[in-house]
Amino acid sequence: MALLPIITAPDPRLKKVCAPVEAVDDEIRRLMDDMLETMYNAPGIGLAAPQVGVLKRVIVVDVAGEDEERAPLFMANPELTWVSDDDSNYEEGCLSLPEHYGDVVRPAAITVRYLDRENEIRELKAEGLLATCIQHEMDHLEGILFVDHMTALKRNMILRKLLKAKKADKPLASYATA
Ligand code: GNR
Ligand code: NI
Repeated sequence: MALLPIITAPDPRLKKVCAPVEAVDDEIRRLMDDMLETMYNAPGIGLAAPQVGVLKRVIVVDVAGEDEERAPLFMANPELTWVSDDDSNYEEGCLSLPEHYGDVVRPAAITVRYLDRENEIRELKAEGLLATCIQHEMDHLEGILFVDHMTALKRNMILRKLLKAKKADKPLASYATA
């Protein structure tokens, strides 16, 4: 297993629509395992492949609390097959938008169909933080960040700050090739 560098905004790779995986084979399983280790290390409750520069439809999630047993979920090609009529409002964060938070409204409950780590088709009904997190990760696969659900004013404020932070501690040479 390996820790992978997490990409922060603004970065064109976070804006891409990711490609489906053909099957969950050894290569995708290794990616899933490395993503999970990277997520636990961050720490975070979810991670999408584009956040580590891989433009494939793969996410990992674990919303278990600190003193609970780990409950990792590995998903390839996730699709929502049902969403609830009622919404929930949650203050979200994102490892690609470090130190910024904002309220996002999403369906409160979902059913998601996906390929698991063994390449089996599964369906999972989720609510609460798990439903929020899965939808946040699925957004990443469409090139959507939580700030894209906020007003342009709030979004641009956050993105400007992140760009400034990047410019401050990255040499211009690496910047031009990023
Ligand atoms: O660690 C994370 N916490 C979080 C909190 C509220 C809603 C969504 C999330 S996901 C985030 C990790 C991340 O950036 N995943 O893409
Ligand atoms: Ni995120």
